[in-house]
Formats: sequence, structure tokens, C-alpha cells
Amino acid sequence: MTKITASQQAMDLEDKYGAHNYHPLPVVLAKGEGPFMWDVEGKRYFDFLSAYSAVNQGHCNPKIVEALVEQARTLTLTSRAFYNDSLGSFEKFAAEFFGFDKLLPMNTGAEGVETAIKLCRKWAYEKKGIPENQAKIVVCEGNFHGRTTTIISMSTDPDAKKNFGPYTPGFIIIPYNDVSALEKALEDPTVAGFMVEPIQGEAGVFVPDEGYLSKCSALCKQKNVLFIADEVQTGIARTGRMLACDHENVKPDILILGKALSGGVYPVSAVLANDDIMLCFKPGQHGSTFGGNPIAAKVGIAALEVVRDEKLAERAEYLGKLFREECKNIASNMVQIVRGKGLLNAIVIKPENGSEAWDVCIRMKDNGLLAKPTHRHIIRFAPPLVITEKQLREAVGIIRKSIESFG
Ligand code: IF1
Repeated sequence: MTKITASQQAMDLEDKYGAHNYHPLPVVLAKGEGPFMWDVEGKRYFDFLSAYSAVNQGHCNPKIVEALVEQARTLTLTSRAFYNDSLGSFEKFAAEFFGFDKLLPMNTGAEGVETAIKLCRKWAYEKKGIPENQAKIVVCEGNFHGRTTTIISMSTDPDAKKNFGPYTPGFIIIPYNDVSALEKALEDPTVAGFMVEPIQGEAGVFVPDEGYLSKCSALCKQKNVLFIADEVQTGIARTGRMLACDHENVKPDILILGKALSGGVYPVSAVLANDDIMLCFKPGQHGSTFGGNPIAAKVGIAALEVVRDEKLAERAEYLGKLFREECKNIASNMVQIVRGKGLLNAIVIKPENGSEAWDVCIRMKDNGLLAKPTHRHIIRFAPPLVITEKQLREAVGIIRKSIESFG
């Protein structure tokens, strides 16, 4: 009789008792530190997913964990029915950090996006004067903004969308990276906002042409339409700047952050805007039981301090260039292109003898590096930004060896 491993046991348990809404790589993780994770058998891996860019500051970052633990021992949740002594400091710190008048705290990225949609619509009716219930938000093909019913209503991915209808109306979908498509869409006077990912993550780390964001932002300004940046994945140093919009000196009217706003230790998201927009929300019109709780507030401050103090944006910029350079040396027909910005990169894989991105990820896992395919033929590479140059070179060695082993 073969002995069932601890990994197999954990996977069987999830398979039997968990909903089957994911198809994970067969690895069961038990511990993380910096750029590494360990499975239940004690094998060490480079983490090249970073929980979809939530763990930019490294796994179990001691400063963030310390902030979490200390606050957890003191006060965890008050709800917003009362004030707490941490939230105001977080709002001030993050608002000044990103250069906005105000911040509205939520928990998950999807809630941040929902908040931005509601805020944009309210502004449209109360400030722009769009007739009631007619406001539209322009979004892009291939977008990923989360999983709620309203958000999937603007998705173009059948897996995300099909059989979850009826859908929320009020969205106009245009091609990504197409300035003239936006120009045309903005001719409709009922358009209130344009929501965009500065780099499309789920679409396969699709980097738009230089100037795309700044041209879109200028068009929006011209038409009195809110430019809404979903930086849930691209924000907080991932792409080599504090925000991906910073590459083009674009200041969004509404900024959505999540994921790395907590360094991955706790769900913390936020929407930032200036007073003329944010003050459209009046008491009782939006909220969340957990949003803005004292733990989230302390964690949020610590997470941003780490990014600033450890110069993670500069590291991502430097190491990203190195990564893309090194990946060009991979001698395999499977590598079609390497693209990305900072430490948000992807390799587009050409199938070889029936092997595709998934098989490459399994091989990399066996060789000690974890990454996830997106769309069958693309592998995303996004390590924690605290990875050292030496570690990055070692990791690229694993990627290279794994891909080259397919011939
Ligand atoms: C999953 C992708 C990444 C996001 C942007 C909002 C959200 C996300 C730009 C919602 C979330 C996730 C969630 C994750 C897979 C993932 C993802 F592959 F689908 F595209 F990161 F690349 N805006 N992204 O990327 O944030 O509510 O999840 O906190 O398993 O669905 P959330």
C-alpha cells in the first residue's frame, strides 16, 4: 500500500469539501518568508505569483505582521457606527502618500471597484447632471475587475460571465489600447467614467502602447468624464513606479487599490479621490462592516511604509529589466515573447510537442518555482519585490532549465 502524502491529503480534503471554483497547481503550501514558500513536505519554492501581486512586500513581512499582531491584541473591529483611533491616521497617511484629498476603505479589490462605480455614478447625477439612471461607464475588452455580479457584467471572458445573468446595465465595452475607440465612445454625453487597468493582468500582462494612458486621461478631462484607474494589481510598486499610472504622469480622478495595500496579510482595499468627487457619498449611502477596521488601518500604514522605506518601486524597475534581459537567453522555441513592466511580466509560450503553459508550470514547480498560467499559453511572473538580484538570477535559472527541458 502506498502511503498518502500530507500534500495529497490536503488536496483530497479540498476536493471533497470545497467548491470546485479553482484549479490550483498541485502544491500545498504551509509557510512563507520573503520571496519563498514551503510546501507541507518542507520543499522550498520561489514564489513567482505573489498571490496575484498582493505579497509585494514579501511573505510574512515582519513589520506588517507586527502591526497586525499588535493591533489584533488591542482592538480588532468597531464597525463604522463608532470612530476608532486608527482609521483617521491611515486615511491621512494613504491620502497624502498618493496625493488625494480623501480615502474610502474597503476590504477586497472587487469591493473597491464596486465603490468606484457607485461613486462615479453618483458624481454623474449630482455634479455632471446626467439624467437619472442613464450614466454609463466605459470599460475595456479583456478587463478583469473582480467577481461580483455587477463587475462580471462588464467582463468579456465567458468563464467569468456566462450563466450568471441577468447582468447590470450601464457599461460600454471598447477595445483596450485603442485611443480612438475611447474618443468615439466619449461622444455619448451620458458617459460618466472610463475605468481601466494600466496593464491588463488577466488578459495576459498586456502592456498598452506608451502614451495610451495619458491620451485617455486627456480625453476624459476634455469631456468631463472621470478617469478611473484600477490599480488593484498594478499599484504599490509592482510595475516599477508607486502606481503604474505614474509611468505616464497620469493622475486618475478615482484610484482603486487592493492586494499589496496590506502586503497580503489581511484584506485591505481603498478608493481614493478628491473632495469634489468623494463628498458625493453622504452618511448611509455606502459602507462595509469590516472596511476601515483598526487592524486594516494599521496594516495599511505598515504596508506602505515598507514599500517606501525599502524602495520597492526602484527595485521592481531595476530587477524587472534584469528579468526580461535574462529571459531573452532562454534557448527554446517555446518562448514567443517576454513582456511586462517592473516585476509584472509574462512569457508567451508556443506549444511544443503538445506541451503548453500548464506543463511548463508543473515542471517549474518540480524545479522549485511557482507561477501560474493564464489563458493556456501565457505564464505570469511576478515575484515579491523584496527578492534580491542573486535570488532573481537563481530563479531565472530554474525558469530557463524548465523551459529548455521541453526541447
Ligand atoms: C481570483 C486575474 C490577477 C484585479 C484587478 C480587481 C480585482 C483583481 C485589476 C479584484 C483581482 C485576481 C483575483 C484572482 C485572480 C486575479 C487575477 F488573474 F484574474 F487577473 F490578479 F491577475 N481589479 N485579481 O486583478 O480583487 O476582489 O479578488 O480582491 O482568483 O479571482 P479581489
